[in-house]
Amino acid sequence: MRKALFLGNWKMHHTILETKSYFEKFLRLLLKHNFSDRTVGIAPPFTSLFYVHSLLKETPVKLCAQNAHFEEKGPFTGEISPLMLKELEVEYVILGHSERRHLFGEGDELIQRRVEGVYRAGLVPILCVGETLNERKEGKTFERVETQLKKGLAGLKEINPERIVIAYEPVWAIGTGVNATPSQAEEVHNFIRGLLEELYDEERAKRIRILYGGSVTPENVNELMREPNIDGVLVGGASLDPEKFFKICSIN
Ligand code: G2H
Repeated sequence: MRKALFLGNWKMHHTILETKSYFEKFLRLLLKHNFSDRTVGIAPPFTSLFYVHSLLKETPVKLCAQNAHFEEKGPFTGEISPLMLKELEVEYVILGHSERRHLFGEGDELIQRRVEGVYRAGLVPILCVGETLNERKEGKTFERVETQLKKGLAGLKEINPERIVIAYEPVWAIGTGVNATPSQAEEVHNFIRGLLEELYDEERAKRIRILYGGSVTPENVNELMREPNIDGVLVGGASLDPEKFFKICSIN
């Protein structure tokens, strides 16, 4: 019912030159396989989107973006609009990533507007949620995730479940080499599924994909993906190496 989604989030890595050699290797590996049962995508930095768009044109790999503004255009220095992303056939947009929340001060209200703007422009928002280490230690994981999810989706009363993705990324697992165990992740994913049922209905909640992100590697992806409510992965560090990312995308 839910097609698995494997997304690479390059963050602020790879120049255009590095991107060229990455895709030479990655596409050579990927195009030998028939991956009709899954979706693979990569979110490069904005400066490479135009170039990566041309590389991915005849391939099944989806082009993704790492953020977007909610307006089509206007005086918003440093921002990129959903319309500009659509022109490059970007399909998925990561929003509310913990680095945006914690390093750049993005709050739930701004993230909600971004999610709504991106959805209404016809792109697929990937709303990221996740607790910090302190919140987990204080037993506030569910409370934190519930607030971020409900606020993030507040502008979308009616949704097409295929056109929204949630990513659970515990902050303590991001780039630390310490991933959530499959059961820790599944517990939160199952909780998120329940919240989606409350917000929408059972049928739609069942169709929304919930990704796990935080130190995913070729070594731990299999056991994470075996959990019933983990529908894919958002991969940072390990997606920077074409061979590692291919290994992650090609699990059985
Ligand atoms: C979490 C993840 C990708 P990493 O940010 O979104 O990064 O896999 O490096 O922990």
